[in-house]
Amino acid sequence: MTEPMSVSFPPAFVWGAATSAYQIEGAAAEDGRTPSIWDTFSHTPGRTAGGDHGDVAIDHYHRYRDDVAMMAELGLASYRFSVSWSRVQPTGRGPAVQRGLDFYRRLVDELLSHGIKPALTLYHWDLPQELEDAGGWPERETAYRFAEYAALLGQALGDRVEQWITLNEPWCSAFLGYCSGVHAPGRTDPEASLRAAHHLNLAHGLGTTALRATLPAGASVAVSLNSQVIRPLSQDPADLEAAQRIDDLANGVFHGPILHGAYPETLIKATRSVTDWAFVQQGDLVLTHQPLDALGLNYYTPALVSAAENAPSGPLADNHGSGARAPWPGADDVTFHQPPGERTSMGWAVDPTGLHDLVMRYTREAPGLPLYITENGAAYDDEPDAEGRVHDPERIAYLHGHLTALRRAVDDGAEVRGYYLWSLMDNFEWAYGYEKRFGAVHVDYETLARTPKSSAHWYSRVARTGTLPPLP
Ligand code: GBH
Repeated sequence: MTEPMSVSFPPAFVWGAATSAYQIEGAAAEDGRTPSIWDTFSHTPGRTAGGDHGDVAIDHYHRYRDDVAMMAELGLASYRFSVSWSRVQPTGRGPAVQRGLDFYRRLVDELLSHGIKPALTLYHWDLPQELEDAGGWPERETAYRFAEYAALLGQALGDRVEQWITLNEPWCSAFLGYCSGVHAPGRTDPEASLRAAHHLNLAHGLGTTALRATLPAGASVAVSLNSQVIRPLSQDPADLEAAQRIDDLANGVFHGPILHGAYPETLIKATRSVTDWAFVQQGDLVLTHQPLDALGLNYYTPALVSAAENAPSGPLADNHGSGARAPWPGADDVTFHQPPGERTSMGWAVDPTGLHDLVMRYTREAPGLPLYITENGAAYDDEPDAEGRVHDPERIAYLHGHLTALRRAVDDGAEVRGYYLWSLMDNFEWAYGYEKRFGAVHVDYETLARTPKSSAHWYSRVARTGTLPPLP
């Protein structure tokens, strides 16, 4: 019993890494690209740490060949990236810009030539500014624009990309973007954020239908939710009720319409003071409820909540969007506590059991639907040593713990097909700018040189063998 058991995954399990367009590409004004809401937001004083923005980011737009070669060296089977909408359709309407599309064609061809499967996310938060100027996600029209954009990408890349993801973390787009305002476009309007959530659900549904009309048989369409693991501080009824309200606003508001074709009754009731939900039109919940080929889950940390009256003491969490207002329409009274355990440099608690619980929950919500972990990872303050090597034992421990928990979920009957580490490389961490490093590969922000950290070497062994090497 003293030998640690080796943890192995099924041979077909897909090992990948993830990034997103605005966080890595740079080339913000090249080849016809126009600003997205993140260009505008990050160039607005006071919105991002140090005024950081993605004008150059890590220059992936010009270095994609080297980056793909590095992925191949690491032995990755798949790479999840996103498309910058305003690079391929600058006004968010009308015909595509060929130069923009060509970048993604070259990237995909480079991946395929190295035997790496592309997993393409259509929308990772970077709405064309023109569409925000026309009202953004609170406006219904934006969902139809998204469907048109999805069709355009399906036509352009459907012959070479098999795995499609409509939206990344619509929770962040709706509630960090339009309620707490810590993400672009930085609005603080609870009613607008619920409208945005609905139109994102509609965009997912319409986009899925539009994609399917263009994709060959065998293509897979999914959505990536940052379904949040919400834990009540105690079994006191008031705490359970608080947890239910947050769970509805974090999870049910998306998986209800997408997986079940309905918003949770408890959500509609608890948000009555904010909205009457009149923006949900007849037939919408059929449109949002499209058959999916897979579900993507992003997991970082759990949340621990209580009713306000049960929160006299104990450390409060700073991970619920530290904005002017809480990102929880109709539930700003709920208190967030710091969960126990170590923290990453985001201040987020490390809790692998949350990943197990999340996967088991969606195994129950959507029996038989293949699951992918489309993001999981941690930020630490990694810097090169005197020899230029970057040691990040905390990240290796984080990954080891989470992959062990994931394997346990597979044993418990979850249909998990793959795992994407967030992130392949250090990059623009949204409102935190370049301060927070999530990469398995270090990026020197002076030279933009890439250096695989020890976690990249460790993960490379996982990807090649399907077995977790022991902790160093
Ligand atoms: C992901 O967002 C993004 O997809 C990615 O672009 C980003 O770089 C990466 O993670 C790292 O941040 O329940 O209120 O306490 C994750 C954003 C982080 C939002 C955890 C919800 C917990 C909120 N999520 N957070 S709360």
